[in-house]
Amino acid sequence: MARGIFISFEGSEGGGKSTQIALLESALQERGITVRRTREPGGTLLGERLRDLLQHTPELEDLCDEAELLLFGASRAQLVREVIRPALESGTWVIADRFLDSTTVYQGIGRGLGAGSVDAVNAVAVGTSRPDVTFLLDLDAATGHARARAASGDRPDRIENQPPSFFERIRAGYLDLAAANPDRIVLIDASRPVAAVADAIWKECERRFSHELHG
Ligand code: Z5A
Repeated sequence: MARGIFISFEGSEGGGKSTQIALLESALQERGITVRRTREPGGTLLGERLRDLLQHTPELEDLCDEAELLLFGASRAQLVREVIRPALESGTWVIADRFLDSTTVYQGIGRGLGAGSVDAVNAVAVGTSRPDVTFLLDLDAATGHARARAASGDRPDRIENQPPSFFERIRAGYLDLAAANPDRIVLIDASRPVAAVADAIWKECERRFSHELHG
């Protein structure tokens, strides 16, 4: 049995990851491909509990940056072993709503923890399980913030509550990461209409995975 393909989606809040993942999942299923979606933090019992702690526990306002890094790492370590690796090994394609690049950018650059400690946690969490391709949905921070607020009824969680400068660092961090990983990370202009973004993503999938898609 051929191993499944591992696709991750990254970007700042409101970039359209959930929207595009749903469209890609449908397009793949129409071609008879079995798809498993994941989200981070989350996707396992441990991950969903950690998601609640990390995003929706107002009492944890003083959570230190180092603890935050380790909690995201713990969620990912469990998800990789419980869900992602078994799915890929059984031939299922995995579409991840955020993966290790989120930690590289949000904790490494946004929180300022630096590449050393973040790379070490990521290495423990994912081992050799890396995405075959990563779609970076790039959008200016203000538009992304407005879209995310409109979608969530204007109730920001603990991380969304950061100042605009935080999200500007996030966008710049992602763009630097894409420039450093041009083979894996595909930069997508997410300011375009939903259908145009979906079309760009699908064309890239066809280009990279024509053998897996068409036999
Ligand atoms: N985090 C971290 O710090 N470290 C880590 O290691 C990990 C995560 C894994 C998880 O957020 C938070 O955890 C995140 C990073 C941090 N915090 N922030 N900020 P989440 O999972 O709760 O949410 P998110 O990942 O930030 O996504 P989101 O805000 O829910 O947005 P999205 O999935 O990218 O977009 P969407 O839901 O598809 O679309 C948002 C709205 O825009 C919606 O109303 C759509 O209809 C609309 N939309 C979508 N596309 C378009 C286009 N093309 N045009 C116009 N409108 C559009």
